[in-house]
Amino acid sequence: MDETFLATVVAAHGRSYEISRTIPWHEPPWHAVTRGKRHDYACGDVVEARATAPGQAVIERHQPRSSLFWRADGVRQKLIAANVDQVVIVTAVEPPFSSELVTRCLVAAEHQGIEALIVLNKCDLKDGLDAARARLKPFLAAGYRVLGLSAKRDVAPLEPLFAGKRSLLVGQSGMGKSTIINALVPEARARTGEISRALESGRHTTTEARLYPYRQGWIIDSPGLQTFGLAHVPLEALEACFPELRPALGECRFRDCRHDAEPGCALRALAERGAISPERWQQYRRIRAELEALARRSATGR
Ligand SMILES: Nc1nc2c(ncn2[C@@H]2O[C@H](COP(=O)(O)OP(=O)(O)OP(=O)(O)O)[C@@H](O)[C@H]2O)c(=O)[nH]1
Ligand SMILES: [Mg+2]
Ligand SMILES: [Zn+2]
Repeated sequence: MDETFLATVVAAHGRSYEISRTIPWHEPPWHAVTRGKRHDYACGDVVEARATAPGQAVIERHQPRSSLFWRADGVRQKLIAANVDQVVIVTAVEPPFSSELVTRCLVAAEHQGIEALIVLNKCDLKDGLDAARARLKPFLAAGYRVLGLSAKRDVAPLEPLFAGKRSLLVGQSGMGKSTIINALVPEARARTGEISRALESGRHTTTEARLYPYRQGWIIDSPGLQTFGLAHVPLEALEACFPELRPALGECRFRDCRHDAEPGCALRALAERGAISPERWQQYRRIRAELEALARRSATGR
């Protein structure tokens, strides 16, 4: 067989993939491998593939991407999804979520020009609901949409937000991403897990990214995140990934301002006036320090 065709990556398991010629699919997805050591494809990628046997293919290359959502820690990079219009960051009343991880996902989305939406799931758990809401306030203040719901009871508020879009669900383990998928796409049957079990085993219930067709678009479910390195975001692009800081971009007295203790720092002035919440400012400072350390390491050859 020597037929090449275009297909969308619908599942990514390490170096092997499932690809489909149409979304939604009218035939089972094909199993695909890559050439050599290449595995820089992500769920949502449109790829050129060559059939090797019935239902089996080799991926040759991917088409240009409209966006790429990924993380990198300076050593390794992990592609999560390509061609995404909207990243939906799923948090929950329980287990506790990391606000910094939410910020890191937002930075990765902003850097790629991907729209973002924050979901607070498990709003049926009344104990802890107010505290969780309070922890999301800084994101509302920054202009992000925050939607509270209970995936176990009703996901109707999400339906219009997903229709016709290419969306990615991300977040920590146990927040309910796969539960949302199952509620929206009844035939999905994504595995969901008891929190205690997932935490005890230190493993996540969802182990690979998978794409589900949904109303003229699609939704990708992804494995729970624990860390989110932003080594791929250039230091000078970081401030612009915080909407609250944008009014002060380029306004610092010194052009090489590190926004630390420099006189005339416009970003710090914003923080002092409360235009960015103390939490988000601290997160910005930590991410910036991390990117500075990476830059120093690569300048000195480690
Ligand atoms: N009370 C309550 N529990 C929920 C709700 N949504 C999900 N859960 C529970 O939360 C647990 C984790 O849900 P999953 O959907 O597996 O979480 P996940 O985000 O996909 O986790 P990973 O795949 O490990 O990243 C399961 O026991 C779900 O039944 C909800 O709205 N309310
Ligand atoms: Mg899951
Ligand atoms: Zn400054």
